[in-house]
Amino acid sequence: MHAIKKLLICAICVLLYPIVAVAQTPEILKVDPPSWWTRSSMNPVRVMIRGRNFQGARVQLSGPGLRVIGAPKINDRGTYIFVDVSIAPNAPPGERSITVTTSRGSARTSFEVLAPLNRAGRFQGFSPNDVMYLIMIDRFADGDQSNNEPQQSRGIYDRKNKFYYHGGDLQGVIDRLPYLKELGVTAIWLTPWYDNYDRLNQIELKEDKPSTGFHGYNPQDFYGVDEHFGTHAKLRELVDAAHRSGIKIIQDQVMNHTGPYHPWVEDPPTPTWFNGTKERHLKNVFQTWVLHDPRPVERLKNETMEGWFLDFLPDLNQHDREVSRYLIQNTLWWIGTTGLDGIRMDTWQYVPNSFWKDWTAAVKREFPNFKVVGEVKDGDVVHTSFFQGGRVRFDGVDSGLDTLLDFPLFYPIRHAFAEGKPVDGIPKTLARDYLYTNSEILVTLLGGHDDGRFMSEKGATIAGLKLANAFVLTTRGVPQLYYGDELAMEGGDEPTTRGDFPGGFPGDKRNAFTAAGRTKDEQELFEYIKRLTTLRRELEPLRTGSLMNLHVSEQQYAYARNGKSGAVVVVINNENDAATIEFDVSRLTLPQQRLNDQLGVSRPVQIEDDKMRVSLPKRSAAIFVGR
Ligand SMILES: [Ca+2]
Ligand SMILES: [Ca+2]
Ligand SMILES: [Ca+2]
Repeated sequence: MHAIKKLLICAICVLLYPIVAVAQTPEILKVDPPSWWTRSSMNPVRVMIRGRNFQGARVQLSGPGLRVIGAPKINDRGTYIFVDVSIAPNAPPGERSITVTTSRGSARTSFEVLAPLNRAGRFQGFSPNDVMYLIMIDRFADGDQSNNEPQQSRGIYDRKNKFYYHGGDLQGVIDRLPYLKELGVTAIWLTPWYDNYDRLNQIELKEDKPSTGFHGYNPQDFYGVDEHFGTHAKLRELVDAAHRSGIKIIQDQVMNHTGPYHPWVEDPPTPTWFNGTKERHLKNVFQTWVLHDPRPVERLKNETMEGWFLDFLPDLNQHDREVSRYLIQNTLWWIGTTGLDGIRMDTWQYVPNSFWKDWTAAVKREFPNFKVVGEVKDGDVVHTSFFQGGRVRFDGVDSGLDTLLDFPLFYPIRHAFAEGKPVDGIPKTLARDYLYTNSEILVTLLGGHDDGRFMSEKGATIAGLKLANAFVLTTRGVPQLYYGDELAMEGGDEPTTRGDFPGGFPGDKRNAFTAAGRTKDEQELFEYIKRLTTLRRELEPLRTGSLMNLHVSEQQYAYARNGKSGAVVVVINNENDAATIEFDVSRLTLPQQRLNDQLGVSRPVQIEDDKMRVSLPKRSAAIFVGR
């Protein structure tokens, strides 16, 4: 008894000793950013140091080429220091140290000076010359089983649980680059790789049970790569390997909110870092229409812009200058340290345009060819087009946003080709293109990770999925495919739409990354999409030609892409019966009078009296060109 008591007292002494003895000594927990490169357009760089006992601290930098500019700003609790660090253009790359000193002691950490990455083949942007492919990292391919149960986050990996991590990672994407190349992909959009919380999410219950951050949208560290996916070095390896294969990398970023377990939630770096606090904040009411209303009800607008997503995702206040600076530098850092090519920005519309203006300007200043696609999930062109940059609206701000995911076109694509409803909903939507500053670069899609898969829509067939692909890969814009849709994968609402790619995981019964592992239907669909991406690559008009409607009826749609090298004519019959249509082509530049269908569905067509007469079997598409 006595021995146990003694042991207990000793244990308490050991536990308390460091707290009692060093409670007042400064301690550094994190430095953001951890590195920066010379000759950056962002110089000085604003460094945020998180830690303890910083009251009255001085900041010193050691090593050549670094200088502190001005006085550091320290918060009242002594847990954050903001300091401007100037980097000389000729500063040699390498580790430096940052020392924080108070009257009670000092703490030291490292900061790395980098050489700027060679620009050749990096920071490329994207265009209609690309075919984009969306991968949910956790669900595509497990290339490294050693990171499935990392020390720091045990118990959240379980392939049988659709809300847990399944093991997919960056190595898995590297391993499957040849597959993507074969399909004709030229750009990969990866769901966020930020470090998400290392534990079960007890705040957001899914089907009454805790979930995880496998999807990546709940960051706990904006500068970290999640330990399930790999490391920063592995990410660089992926970007370089993709570039060698002629494939670009697009990062999915989040600037609207943090994850619920971000350390900032309990200890915000400034009093106005978030819109509200965990205890007291607005809830997002999603009255998004007020965002493009010149006369909005202020309360509805505030609740939509500043309310916490789903009531638990802390909403960042981009009006706070430190927040704005932090987020802008964070974006530049990912691009500048990895060489990636584009960004897909999550929840674009819930972040003020005044911030986006500064953010896009900073991105373009450093990386002029870079492109950004924003997520504004809405089916109304009046609404989505409001957010595209290139002009000033009533709010007096040009956001600078290059392009948007084309959700207004996504819904009619689903209605027509999955549900078999009239195909004329598509040209009716395209007719609103004039509302955009530039519709040619909109990112078109027939599937994504936030919606049920095409094949899980009521009425969906492989024939319909082929038509949807034929349309997306031949209309204006930058086509975006969703992993597994090329195999007609099924999956209803999120997260079942985020199923595991067959063959990507240890123990999978078959490997659909190879022809031998695909069913007859899957192989046929895969080859069909591959044929379409090949045609898009070969035929310049399909990428850059102007879109011209030739014929619209309830279930038939014909259009041309009129390019520098002549015209390509696409005819779609969405009816469950064969159909024959005739239309005028006198406005097109067609070097040949005899056109051949590149998809092998229609007989060759002879143009007579400036007219094309096309007969197509039920639910089929043809691509005519004079070759
Ligand atoms: Ca893994
Ligand atoms: Ca993590
Ligand atoms: Ca917001």
